[in-house]
Amino acid sequence: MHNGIRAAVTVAAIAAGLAAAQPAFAQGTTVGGTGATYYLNDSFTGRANVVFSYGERTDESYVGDWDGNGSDTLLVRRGNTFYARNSATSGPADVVFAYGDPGDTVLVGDWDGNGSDTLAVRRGNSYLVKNSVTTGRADVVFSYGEPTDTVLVGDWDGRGGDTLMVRRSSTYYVKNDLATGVASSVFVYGDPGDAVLAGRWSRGQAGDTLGVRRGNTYYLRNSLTSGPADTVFGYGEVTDTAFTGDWNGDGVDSLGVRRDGAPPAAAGPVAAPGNPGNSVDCEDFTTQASAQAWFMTYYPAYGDIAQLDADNDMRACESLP
Ligand SMILES: [Ca+2]
Ligand SMILES: [Ca+2]
Ligand SMILES: [Ca+2]
Ligand SMILES: [Ca+2]
Repeated sequence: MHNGIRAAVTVAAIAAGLAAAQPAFAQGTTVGGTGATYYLNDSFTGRANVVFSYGERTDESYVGDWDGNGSDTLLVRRGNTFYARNSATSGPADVVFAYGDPGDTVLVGDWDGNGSDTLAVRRGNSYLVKNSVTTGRADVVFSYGEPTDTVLVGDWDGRGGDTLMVRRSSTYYVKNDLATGVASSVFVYGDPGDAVLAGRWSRGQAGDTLGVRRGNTYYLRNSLTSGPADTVFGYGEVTDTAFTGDWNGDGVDSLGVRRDGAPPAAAGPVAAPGNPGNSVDCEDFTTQASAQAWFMTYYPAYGDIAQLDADNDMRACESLP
């Protein structure tokens, strides 16, 4: 699908079972899901242009710009210890620190607007904000909404500095500062069961806005108002965990998915295999799984080198059993 296609986000009905499998994974909250392989896409197309493994498949992971260089990368959490890596590649953590307690809910944002993302811990409706990726005490503490609220993080007013938005069903309560108090604005978007993502989807918009996910179709809206989607596209599988970030540092957020299974076991740098060229066809495999394994061995370094994935959905030789 292409940018500029407009579709009403309120029309598509989604099956209850499907919705249940897709919790809201927005920028600022945990990525969710399992799997150590991440497929990033810098544009709004169906094709990943960066694929790598980081951490373990069961790690809780987060997205942020830890070093403030403009591009987002991953961080994994084990208990209350956090392992941040500053490039979207496989390898060891660049920064390791502790914050909060092992059971805390963690949010990521650029709370002080200095260009780098750090953590906040949520306890009920209290937020303990830390402005550096270091071990130590909170810099700012405030309360917002109710303990049961779903929260999203973003720069909603486009003036720099991330703040919170509370979601109740399909109503969103925007707050533009990190202080206890009432919402700055309220709007209705999508359906109550929608999985919601946050990001700055276009250069023309000042701050972060929302998008909804239904199955593996994404409906992005470029303003914090009710209305139809500005961009609609398909990406990955319905079983993937989706998240957002600015992978290439161009100021525009796009999609990534986390998937279980796939390529080599995580941890440590993975040496690229030699280039096999266009040396196999789907007839060379007896099962989709074996074709997929071959595909994923070479995809990170060489793309779909043997043209096994004709429809660019990251699944090779889908006609095989
Ligand atoms: Ca960065
Ligand atoms: Ca910051
Ligand atoms: Ca702001
Ligand atoms: Ca980008």
